[in-house]
This record gives sequence, C-alpha cells and structure tokens, in this order.
Amino acid sequence: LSQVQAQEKKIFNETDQQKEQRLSWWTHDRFGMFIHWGLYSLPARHEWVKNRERLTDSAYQPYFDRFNPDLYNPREWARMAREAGMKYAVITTKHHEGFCLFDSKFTTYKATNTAAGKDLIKEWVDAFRAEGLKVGFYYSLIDWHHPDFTIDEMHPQRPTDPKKYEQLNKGRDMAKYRTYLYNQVKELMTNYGKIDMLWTDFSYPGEHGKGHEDWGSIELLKMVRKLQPGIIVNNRLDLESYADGGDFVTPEQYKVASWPTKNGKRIPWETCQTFSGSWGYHRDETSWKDNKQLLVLLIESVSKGGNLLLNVGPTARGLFDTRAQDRLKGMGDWMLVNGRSVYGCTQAPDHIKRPENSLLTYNPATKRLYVHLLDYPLQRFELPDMKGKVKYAQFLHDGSEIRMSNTEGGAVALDLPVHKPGVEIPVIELILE
Ligand code: JFZ
Repeated sequence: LSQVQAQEKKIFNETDQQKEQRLSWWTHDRFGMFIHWGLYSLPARHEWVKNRERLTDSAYQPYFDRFNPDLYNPREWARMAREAGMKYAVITTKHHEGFCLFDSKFTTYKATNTAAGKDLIKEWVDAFRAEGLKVGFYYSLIDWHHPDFTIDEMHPQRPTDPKKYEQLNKGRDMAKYRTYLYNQVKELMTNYGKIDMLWTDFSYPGEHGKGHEDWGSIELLKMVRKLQPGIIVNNRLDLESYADGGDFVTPEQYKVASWPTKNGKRIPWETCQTFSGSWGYHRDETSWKDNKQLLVLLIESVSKGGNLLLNVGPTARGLFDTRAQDRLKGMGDWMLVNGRSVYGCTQAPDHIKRPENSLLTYNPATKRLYVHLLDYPLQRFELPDMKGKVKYAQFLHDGSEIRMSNTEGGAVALDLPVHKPGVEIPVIELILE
C-alpha cells in the first residue's frame, strides 16, 4: 500500500457491508438533481466564462455587483425536483469562480454581501428537506478568485509561457488556500444539519495542475467523515484506494459501456448530465436534449447499476427557465407511472438476455424485471430463454395485463397492442417465478 492508500484505509474504517448500508438510500433512489448556480448565471454563457474568456477579477466584478436573485424561491425548485421523480439534490455552494452562495466567515465574496443579502444555501437546504429530498453540497476545490490559489494550467490568468508560472505566483500561498478550503468545508459540514452528500470538484494532478496534496484531501475527508458520519463523498479528491478514490465514481459521459469495476468488483457510480451543453445557465445554447433522450439517460444508468444526477442551471433572477421546466415535467409525467422500474432497481441478472431496442432493469427485492421499449414493436415481442420463468406480465403505466405464451424455441412471447400506449417509453413489468 502506498502511504496515501494506507491513510485512506484508516479513514474509511468500515466493511464492504457497512459501506453498502451507508450508500443504500442513494443506490435505491437513483435519480437526483444537480444545481449549478452562481455569478456566471449573469453573463449566461457557460459557468467557465471567467476561464474561457480569461476574465480578470475586475472584469468579473460587475456580476457580483449586479447579482440580485429577486425571484429565488427554493421551495419551487424543490417541488419541481420532487415532481420530476428526483429524490436528492446537490447544489454548488461555490463553483470555480469562487463566489459562495453560503454565508462563510472566511470570505466577503458571498451572497450575503450582494443584493440577495442572505445565506442562499440555508434556505435551499430547508426547502429541499421540506419536500422530502436528501441534500448534497457541491464544493469546488478550484478557486479562481482566492488570492492564495496558485495560478495553474486551468486558471483564467494562466501564462502562455510555462516559465512565467513562478513569477506570477509570487505572493500566492497554497497552504493558506488549503486552510481556507478546509475551514469552508467545515462550515458546510457544521452549520446546515445533516448533509447527505459532498461533491468535490476536481483534481488535475501534474506539473501545473493540482491534486490531493494541494487540497489536503486526507485531512479534509477525515474532518468530513467525523462531522457527518453517514455522508457519501464523490471521487474527485485525487485519492486512490477507496472505490476510485471516493464512495462512487462519476463518469460524465452516460454511455458507460458497462457497469464500472475496480479490481474486478462492480463499484457504485453516478453519471451527471446537463440538459444542454452548459452546467450554468446558458441563454443562447440551443443543443437541448429532448424528453426521450433524458429518460434514456436515466434508464440506461439504472440498467447498468448506476445513478443519474441531472443538472439545472437557474437564471440570474433565481428561476428555472422554461426549457428546463418543460423537461422536468416530461420526466415527471413518465416517472409518476413508471418510477417502479427505477427506484430500488439495478442491472438485470447476467443470464437474462436483453431483447433488441430495449433496456432492462431489475428489482432484486420484488424479483420483478422491467423491459423498457425504446422502439415500440409491432404486436409480438419475444423474451429469449424465459420460457416458464414469467408468472405474470403487465404494462407498468396502467397495470393492464399483457397476455403471453411460451414458444418452441424457449422464449416467452408477449401480445402487445398495436397502438403504442401514450407514454414516452412504455415499460413491461414481468413478475418472475
Ligand atoms: C467539472 C466542472 O468543471 C464543471 O463546470 C461542472 O461543475 C462539472 C460537474 O464538473 O467538470 C468536469 C470535471 C471532471 C471531469 C469532467 C468535467 N472529468 O473528470 O472527466
């Protein structure tokens, strides 16, 4: 074991079973809301705008001066999340720009000192809890505002000449930033009651990058796990031994070929996804996914044993824009009648063959198999090698029986109505022996 691995082992002093237990609400719930909100919602052209356009602090200052989310009503956000079928939510308490939505003692660069005039995270936590959702904090390890955060390859003021780093970083002190980071995460873990998840972001080790030594990842995790013993932490702290350095891995592309593994063991995972090409509110971005694509993201994740954290970027005034609202509504309509194929479900047992143009999920507790029909078939639909194994078949959305028979080839043949039911992706629920 490397020294880091050995220290990590001590932090995560629990058995595989205890870990499974700690993560059980999350592997059950499967579907959460990510929220990216900050000063970047004013320029409204991507949350990396400060970096992409190499904006200086003074060029970015107008967004702080004008931040005024007068329509902010987190109860509404929470209601929309719940109605979409989401069971947990994660919000950016601070993104790479360094602006804090929470009332930190360690900075003046916070919502409290804007026209908002208050701790926006406090209200958010209360609202989401009140709607029955679990709450998580995203905290950016990267900070493009803090004067001690050294300029690296990812910084808005990165030099074109690599020899210039040293000169640019005179007077900056990562040890001081590390203390700031530690203190802020401590505030987040102390002042808001029980926090269900911490989502740190992100590491990029290398000569002009940053990793676990810069963040003090081990000390940070020790503190987090001590203050919030039940918390689930993602894997972006550049640690090694546990899962992939956290409780779960976070592939950003949804088409993981199959359930991610480590040392031959399947590990917990959650993909995070945007509606369009930006996490922060992006006014002019037009490449929005449609409802069916979004449902496939969710179903495909569960069919490979994973979760989906689907992002909304609220506007500068504190609303979900209509494009986001429409999609949340679309997902909610489907989840209302089909949620049973998502909650508590996971990848189907390996011996069950997936019919073409379908996605399978399985609930091990109820022994029910769910066939999601991505391309609605004409009348007859066969499940290979399932002869004698299905007790009963029904559509999930309306509980109507689907008649079935066994074929000579050992399949179960289902008699589907010619007319496609009025749900985006119809689901067949099979009660197995
Ligand atoms: C990061 C952020 O830079 C981004 O703004 C957003 O918050 C997103 C959720 O996380 O982006 C990343 C971080 C890590 C990877 C990809 C995008 N990665 O490891 O592939």
